[in-house]
Amino acid sequence: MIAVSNRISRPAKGASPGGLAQALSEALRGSNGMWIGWSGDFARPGSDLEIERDGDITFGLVDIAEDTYHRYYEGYANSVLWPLFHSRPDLAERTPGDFAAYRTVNAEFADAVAEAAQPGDTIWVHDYHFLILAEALRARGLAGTIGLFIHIPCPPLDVFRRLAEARTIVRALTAFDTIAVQTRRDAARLAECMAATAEGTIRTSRGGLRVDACGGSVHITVKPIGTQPAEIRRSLETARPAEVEAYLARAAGRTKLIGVDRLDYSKGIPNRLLAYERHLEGDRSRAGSTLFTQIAPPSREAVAAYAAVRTEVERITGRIVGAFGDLASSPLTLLTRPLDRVGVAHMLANADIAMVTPLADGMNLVAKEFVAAQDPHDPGVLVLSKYAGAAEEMVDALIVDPHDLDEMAAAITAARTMSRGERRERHRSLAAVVERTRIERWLGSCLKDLAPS
Ligand code: ADQ
Repeated sequence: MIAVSNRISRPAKGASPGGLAQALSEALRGSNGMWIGWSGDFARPGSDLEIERDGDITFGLVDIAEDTYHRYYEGYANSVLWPLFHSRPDLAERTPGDFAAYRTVNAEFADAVAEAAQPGDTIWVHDYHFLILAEALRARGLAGTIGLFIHIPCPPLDVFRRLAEARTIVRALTAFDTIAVQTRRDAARLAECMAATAEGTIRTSRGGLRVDACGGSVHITVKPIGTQPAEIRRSLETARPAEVEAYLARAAGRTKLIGVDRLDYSKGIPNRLLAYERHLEGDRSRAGSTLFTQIAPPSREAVAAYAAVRTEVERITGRIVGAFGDLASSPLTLLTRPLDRVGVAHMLANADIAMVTPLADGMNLVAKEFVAAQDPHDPGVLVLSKYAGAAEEMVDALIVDPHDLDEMAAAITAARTMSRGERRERHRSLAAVVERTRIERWLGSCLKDLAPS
């Protein structure tokens, strides 16, 4: 099998905070596959696919010319597709030539895959960076199974229609044999977008949907991604980093709330801070009995909407700290740098309440990591947005609408006062979801779909 994704996570180069990278490296570890992705370098003239062995994974590294990379990555992928797929067409920013660069990168990756592939190899493509890759692979004569996993949510048809390249993309999507998405809602939306755009038809098939359009037939399935609960528990057996120890000393006796996200407008960080502010306004003494820690390393900073959300988060944080902090302490900490995985696991394990409140999210692995990290005998409470893919299964979280600040503030109060019996009962149900969808199972189920029938 050859897996393809924009970013790859090479152990020798240090960990990456992206959910996709973590999932894929687990997926390929120990298997005989190759993982093809961007090398992190800009192309030297005439550079070819570079093969590198790192640990037990073989990597195929693709260089891309600098200008092309920026137009494809910050441009089409993250200024057009990402906002649209997260139902924020108002944030989409088109620059002439961006789609041409996206096409170029897909073609260069297709060349790399064609160079590495043996006849009959299965190609497993990841995410919105490569929506048109299968068409380019077919044009290069690859006849094996080609699957796509879309990690992000799919937009409703009225949003998808605003994409100038909607027809071109749908035609290219029909060159995949199978497309997996995170939720039933996304499967229904994708099928509708494809069928409506290309005048195709939708039918149910083998537990999923099948779209017949443009002379092709694509099987759409639902494969909710998960985490590695056993690895998280192992992390918790290692010593707490000194920084986490110092935090715990400072937080002693307080209700600890936590948010862990890339600093992305889709994650709803401003709304959750505003809800916390409202919770504090309800009773000022709460400022002394709670500590909210938001860990949010900036990402995609070259994109204007990301710089804007960072400014907004810093502004709201400043206001809360100024209004509710005193010389001795503050009810809110903002950390704009990543923590390593062990640090994150310990922070999640020690939190009483996790605020996972995206405005749109394919799945959201932090929701599952929090549940996996908690002590089942005295667990904390997950406050979860109904717009996270995770909410489709994790129904026993406190489900909130992140646009409704009063509802979120009330959820914080409910979480703080919830009986231990109720917390245990909810946790039992959530932990069962985390086990059922753990990464090895997700992988097995995805691979079964990709196997030639
Ligand atoms: P992301 O948008 O990156 O992933 P998410 O699912 O939350 O979102 O995964 C992030 C991962 O990075 C988690 O494992 C988390 O622990 C880690 N992480 C996040 N913030 C961190 C921080 N501040 N420091 C250290 N680690 C941090 C995309 C989609 C999601 C989908 C995943 C997987 O947007 O919807 O769930 O892919 O399919």
